Amino acid sequence: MSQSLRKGGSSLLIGQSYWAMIRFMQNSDPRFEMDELARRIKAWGRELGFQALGISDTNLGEAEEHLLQWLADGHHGAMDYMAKHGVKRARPTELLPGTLRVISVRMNYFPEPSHDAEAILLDPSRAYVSRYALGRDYHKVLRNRLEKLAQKIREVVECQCRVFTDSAPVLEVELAQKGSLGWRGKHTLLLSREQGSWFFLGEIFIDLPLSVDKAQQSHCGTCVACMEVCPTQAITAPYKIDARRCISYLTIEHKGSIPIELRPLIGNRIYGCDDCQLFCPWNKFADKSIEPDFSVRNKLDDISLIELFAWSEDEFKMRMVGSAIYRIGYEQWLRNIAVALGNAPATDESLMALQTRSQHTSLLVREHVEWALQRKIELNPD
Ligand code: B12
Ligand code: SF4
Ligand code: SF4
Repeated sequence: MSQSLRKGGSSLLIGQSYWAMIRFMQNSDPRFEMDELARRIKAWGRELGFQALGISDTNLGEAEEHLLQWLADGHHGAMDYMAKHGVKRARPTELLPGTLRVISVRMNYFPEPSHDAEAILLDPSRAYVSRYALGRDYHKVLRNRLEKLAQKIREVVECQCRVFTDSAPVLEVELAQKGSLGWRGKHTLLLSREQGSWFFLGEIFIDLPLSVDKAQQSHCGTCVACMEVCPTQAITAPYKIDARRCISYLTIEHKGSIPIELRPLIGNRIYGCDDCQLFCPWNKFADKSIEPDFSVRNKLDDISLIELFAWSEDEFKMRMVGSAIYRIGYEQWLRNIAVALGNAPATDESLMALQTRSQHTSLLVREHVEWALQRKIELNPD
């Protein structure tokens, strides 16, 4: 049962309880309704496990120009999907015609408990896996929750809405920044005073004129810690990343041979990289995630390179199913670990581990193993 409510000339169907609440408030001003609906959506989102929600309009201003410059500079490397959609990425209304607002959400992922990240980075015999990939693939987790939220909205109001999380040409950080979820750090990620930057983003595009939130101001000040600690100097200027140098790109997105000059800089990072976040002062205050889906699986927060390198393809698939790591495939997985083993001190065990893969059927794997063995000889001539 529902009643009809006028909004901006169109007729909306509002669920009875919601309608009763609106009537109770005795206010027929459409702006009030959109304020109230926005407030409710945020409350539902928090109940569904999002730490914060914010609402913005669809005008992304200068972001389009910056995106085009980044592409023209070739900083996307081989991520063709970044170039493919052109300006659509900066124009939400072209992606979903009729969109008036974007509801952005953030969800914390740094798993609690997990082994000390800096200690792992300092131990070259251990594997460093990005904190976001220690548990279940976030795409599914966020998508399911966003769908539930969209469903709740549809139950109280007739509208068109669609959910996204890293799944379509959307400038997620830009939209979340506009929607007050934080500010863009010099490392290009979104961060907030309360939560630092250890969170994922997702959004719902909607054709209702919900009340918008006010963007936060930046609190980076004169800090440049992220730029200084980046192992490969991938942050070429504040707010600018040359993805081709970023370890996250090299270990996840890049399919072929890793440029030789960058291999030693990768250290023991076998999947993604967190350095620009680990050393950001705002992350000292960040809340950890108690989301069961993001809790550590397969001891990936503290495991030796040699143990991971010994996994067979079947074991890799069996253990990584449901994880974001599954998508890079076994060949790329071995490639990444070979580089990390090349950067580790030459022990008998690490040499033996590398030798077991020196005749691997994949040329990519063999080439990285050869490099790793050669590097050990160079570093330890005796
Ligand atoms: C492509 C991509 C990557 C690429 C490129 C990164 C990048 N900065 O573009 C690579 C593979 C390197 C990458 C790595 C990572 N990513 Co990523 N990535 C994306 C993706 C799919 C698109 C980002 C994008 O649009 N890039 C285009 C370029 C142009 O954007 P940009 O560099 O941010 O530049 C903008 C501004 O800096 C500004 N700008 C540019 N030049 C200038 C110049 C001046 C003077 C000024 C003022 C501004 C300015 O305008 C640009 C357009 O808005 C998003 C998801 C999405 N759909 O948005 C996730 C996303 C950004 N990634 C995410 C994560 C978690 C990561 C990693 C932490 C993963 C890891 N641990 O390894 C790293 C972090 C690396 C880093 N410091 O960025 C999260 C970030 C969450 C957050 N808190 O912000 C996102 C939002 C995914 C998600 N749904 O949660 N990623
Ligand atoms: S993820 Fe790592 S390599 Fe990429 S910008 Fe941050 S610190 Fe640099
Ligand atoms: S490390 Fe400093 S400059 Fe970089 S995002 Fe954090 S506060 Fe901003």
